[in-house]
Amino acid sequence: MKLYCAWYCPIAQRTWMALLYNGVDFEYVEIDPYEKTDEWIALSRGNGQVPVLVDTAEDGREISVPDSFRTLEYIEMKYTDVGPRLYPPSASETADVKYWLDYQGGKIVPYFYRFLKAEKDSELADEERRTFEHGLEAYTNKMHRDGPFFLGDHPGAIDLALAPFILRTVIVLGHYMDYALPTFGPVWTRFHKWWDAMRTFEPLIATSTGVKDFSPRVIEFYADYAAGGGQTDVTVVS
Ligand SMILES: N[C@@H](CCC(=O)N[C@@H](CS)C(=O)NCC(=O)O)C(=O)O
Repeated sequence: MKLYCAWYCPIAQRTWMALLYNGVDFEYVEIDPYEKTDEWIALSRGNGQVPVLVDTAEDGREISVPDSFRTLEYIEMKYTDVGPRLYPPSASETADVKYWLDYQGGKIVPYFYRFLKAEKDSELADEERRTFEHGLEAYTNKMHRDGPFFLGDHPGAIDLALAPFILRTVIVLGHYMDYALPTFGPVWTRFHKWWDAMRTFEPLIATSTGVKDFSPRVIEFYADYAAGGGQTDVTVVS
């Protein structure tokens, strides 16, 4: 199995972490997804975005799986006997997890980018920040009471999906917006219990903070976003 990835991408980091977490053999391939060569467009099946998993199917065909959520589902289905489960055992709980994954994608992640792209200390920045925090509060309210992870004692797809953005909240929003996540009250206490467990999760460290110069490099990567530019589809709320 090959993972086509970009070192800075929080979305591809989900898949990268899942592969390490499951302990499966894979080859990491670093690619610039913004360079739309014919080969890359074909491999990513048209959208030219990381992550993409390329694997050999049961019948020997080479298959390519784009999209972070689809790759997590693929890993879960392919390695049913290997490594920890990424989704809960019941259909109803999995449906709920998928609801909260969509919620992250539609109501939390876009506000991370909107806040970062807004002018520092502006009214707009304040508004985007508040919506970002409200999204995180609603999400945290649905976490398992004791955790520390969203569903209990081990991380799943839902935790892997959000953690790269919270890491960049701390590093990148901390740098460009002088931002720190709130710490007051029971909801934020629960949130930080989750984040303390997540930021020391080995696959997260191996794919980011454990890599030399990750913080300065990721800060530099987001300079265009902090100046109001960068990828545009990431601010779309759904
Ligand atoms: N919906 C996709 C989004 C992935 C995505 O936006 N990846 C970015 C890098 S962080 C990318 O490849 N961008 C290149 C482009 O949009 O041209 C997923 O969840 O996998």
